[in-house]
Amino acid sequence: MSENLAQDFAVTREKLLKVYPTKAARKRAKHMVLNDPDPETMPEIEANVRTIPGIITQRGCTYAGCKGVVVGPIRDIVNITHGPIGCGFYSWLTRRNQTKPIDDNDYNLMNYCFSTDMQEDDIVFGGEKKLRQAVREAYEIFKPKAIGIFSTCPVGLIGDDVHAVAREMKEELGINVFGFSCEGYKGVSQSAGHHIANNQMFKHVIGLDDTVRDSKYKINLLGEYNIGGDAFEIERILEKCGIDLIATFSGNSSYDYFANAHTADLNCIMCHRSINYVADMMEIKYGIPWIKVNFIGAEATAKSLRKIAQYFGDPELKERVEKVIAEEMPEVEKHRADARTRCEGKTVMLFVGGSRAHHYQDLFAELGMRTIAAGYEFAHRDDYEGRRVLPTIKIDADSRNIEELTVEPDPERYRYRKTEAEVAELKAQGFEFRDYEGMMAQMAKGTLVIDDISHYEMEKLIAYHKPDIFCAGIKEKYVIQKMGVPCKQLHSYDYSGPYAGFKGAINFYRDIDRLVNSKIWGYIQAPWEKNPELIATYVK
Ligand code: CFM
Repeated sequence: MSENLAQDFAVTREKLLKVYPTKAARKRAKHMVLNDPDPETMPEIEANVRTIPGIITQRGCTYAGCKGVVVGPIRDIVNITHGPIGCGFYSWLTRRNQTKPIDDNDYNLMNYCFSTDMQEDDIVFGGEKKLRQAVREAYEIFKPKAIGIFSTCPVGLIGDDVHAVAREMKEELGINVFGFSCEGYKGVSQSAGHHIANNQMFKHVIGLDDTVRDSKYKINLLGEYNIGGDAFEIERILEKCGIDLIATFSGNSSYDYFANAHTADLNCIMCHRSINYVADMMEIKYGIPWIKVNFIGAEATAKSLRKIAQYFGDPELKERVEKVIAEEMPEVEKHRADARTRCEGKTVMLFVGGSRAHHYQDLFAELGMRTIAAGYEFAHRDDYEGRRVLPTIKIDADSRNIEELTVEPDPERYRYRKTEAEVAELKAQGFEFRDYEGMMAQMAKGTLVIDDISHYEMEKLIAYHKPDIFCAGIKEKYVIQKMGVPCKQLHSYDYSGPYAGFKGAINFYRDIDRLVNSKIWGYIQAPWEKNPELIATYVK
């Protein structure tokens, strides 16, 4: 990173803060840091606190994180949104998580929208009766294995007990019914909803089916949601390597996979932010270790596969993984080298979610593109600075609002998958369990990191620094493009993807090459604004 850019960013930071009232500026200042990747001198960033009212944020609500993100992609659970129909709209499939039922007995309910459609009367007199009715009706029509009930804001305000209704209905219908207290206001962002979803899936589903599959290398993939078909590509690669995927949380998944997930021998975490809770709980209860992986980027994919092979320690698996990498890489290299000639040196800004603003930096680096500014919408300090800061994170009232489960080792089913000697041996090889370094360790010194960026800050950042590409979501996309900068949606991938794994990397190189090298951005300004051919003045 050039010294100049670091200085420019220091000036930008001051300018961004200057427009805010004193108190707001003081708060926002803590969310904007000039990066230093050295863990000794890395600055502390404020994250996972309330957005200042009045500021336009990119964040979503707790219900979105629970229903939309974590539980929504499980294809055969009926997910009932208990609330007014406005929230019901978002219970429909608005995220690009894809799924593929395995046969005719398997079914996909994801494209249905289930809502209790609460009316004023229900708000005044209570909505539990209507909810019971909705659960019965959904059961009658779809005969699902399980029904989830998701609370929206008004449900919490009027005090409907969704858990009591779930218990009653479970008894009455003889299927698994569980509730989520994921009222939109429950936390400061969707992040709280992830935690609530993790807790309930852990309590009500994981561990229900003890059937152990007859295979050697059993893993779960946590925090991969099959946006644009990412999970399909990862499944293809894992299968080619002979690694048995018991469950993905929750892309291309079914209820049964979750029920059986505790029989895996390793949990691999893709999106640390949304799912690290359940990995910790499964380690305590069942003795399954977890590691951080990343299948975004061809190099990262190869590295993650090698890490999985190293964990199992079987030379046969290591060999097979190397063979797969050797088979897949030439095609990737060919496309990368070609796109790189046109992309090298270009600059990127990424402001996305709670993990992608980090993961996609690898893919851009493969094209020789430099990430100059990045940030998450709702991640926590550990996603920025690494898990080493966990003990120093202040627990505020908002985080205390979310239940922390007390987990004990299962008296019968706990079995630590590695002996102490094996763990020590792996650690001696530099293998890291339960670790995540965070985004900032990977970003260059002097780059700008902004947490929960506001719409205003984003516009100014683009105006001052004109990156060659800006990655965000649909809310931002057209504002950015009207400024003459291409925007790649990294939530939905626009209509493209997959971007994970080897084939995904090739798709990404192609799409980014087209975007940043399109001539269209030069036409955003009308020709007469650039070169006025006729200049007229008024005659007085
Ligand atoms: Fe994890 Fe996600 Fe993300 Fe996320 Fe999301 Fe998403 Fe995201 Mo949108 S679980 S934190 S809450 S990787 S929906 S698939 S793209 S903001 S960066």
